[in-house]
Amino acid sequence: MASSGSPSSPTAEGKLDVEFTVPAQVEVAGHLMAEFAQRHCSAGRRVVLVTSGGTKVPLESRTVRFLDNFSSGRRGSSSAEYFLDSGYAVIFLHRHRSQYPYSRCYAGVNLLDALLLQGGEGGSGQVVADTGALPDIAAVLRRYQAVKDAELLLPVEFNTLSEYLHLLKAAAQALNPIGSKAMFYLAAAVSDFYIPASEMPEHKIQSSNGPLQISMKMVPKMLSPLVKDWAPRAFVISFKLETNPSILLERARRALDTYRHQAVVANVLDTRRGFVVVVTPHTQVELALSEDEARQEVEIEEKIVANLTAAHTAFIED
Ligand code: 9Z3
Repeated sequence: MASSGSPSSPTAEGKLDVEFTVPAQVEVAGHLMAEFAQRHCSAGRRVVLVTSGGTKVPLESRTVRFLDNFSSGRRGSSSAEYFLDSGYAVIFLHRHRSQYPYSRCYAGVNLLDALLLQGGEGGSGQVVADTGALPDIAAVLRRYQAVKDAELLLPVEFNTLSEYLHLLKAAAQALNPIGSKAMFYLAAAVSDFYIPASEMPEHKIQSSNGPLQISMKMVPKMLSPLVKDWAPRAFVISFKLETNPSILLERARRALDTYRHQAVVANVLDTRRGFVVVVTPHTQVELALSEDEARQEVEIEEKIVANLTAAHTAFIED
């Protein structure tokens, strides 16, 4: 497996520009994000970039197959709602078709099972929601529409790793002018490995060639240029995921030492819905759901966002 330079190496940004083609939507998204950040900051609001969902890594340039990961986007989408409840404007950089704020509550519902047809015949009649199939729909819809009317949520979509990396850079540059009022909440599960365009076969890999062996390169660590160059005054939170709890906190501390950002939210795959640790250079706070809270469907993201918005206030005042 090929290796990259040191994680803090200034080549991360260079590698991004050389090895990942700039996707078409980046320029337009960059303008939209910059305008959004400026407008909300002028109105006295803080702005958070929430990243959410997993990245897709193509194995062929005319892609038939790709590597993906487990992330559902639930952490990012529910956190976005709590940030909105806390008065933030939210740029939601998410994987296409992963969970989305508010509509996530009904992600598993078949639309046609949730609607009722009353009166009429053929193509006519009145369509009404079956509130049994869509619990709390009136409250959720009211909140969603209020957020939409006030233009507090800017959705930006990615599919591939390359799209994610370029959009993250564009978002960082868009948020840089608002300084410490910007927060980065990097909950997306980003691939660590990729195949450079120059080494990728153009056409579908043929199974007639026998078993497949692939060699992948290390993805450049974007946290380094983000913290040092793209948005150096922002409040930056990364997430650290492990499957082995015994190495989790050491890895989280190592990330903080390497990138010198403000906090790491550390979580383990199997327990991520009920337990996380917020690690900062001088503190370590465990956030957990009690059995009662879990029964009442309290979400751990409510606690994560409360912890981080308070830390962001202190950071701005400093
Ligand atoms: C996370 O750790 C998120 O909490 C999850 C949320 C992806 C686990 P879901 O989307 O899951 O609700 O299903 N995100 C960061 C994962 C990650 O890849 N972190 C990298 C690492 O651990 C650092 S950027 O090395």
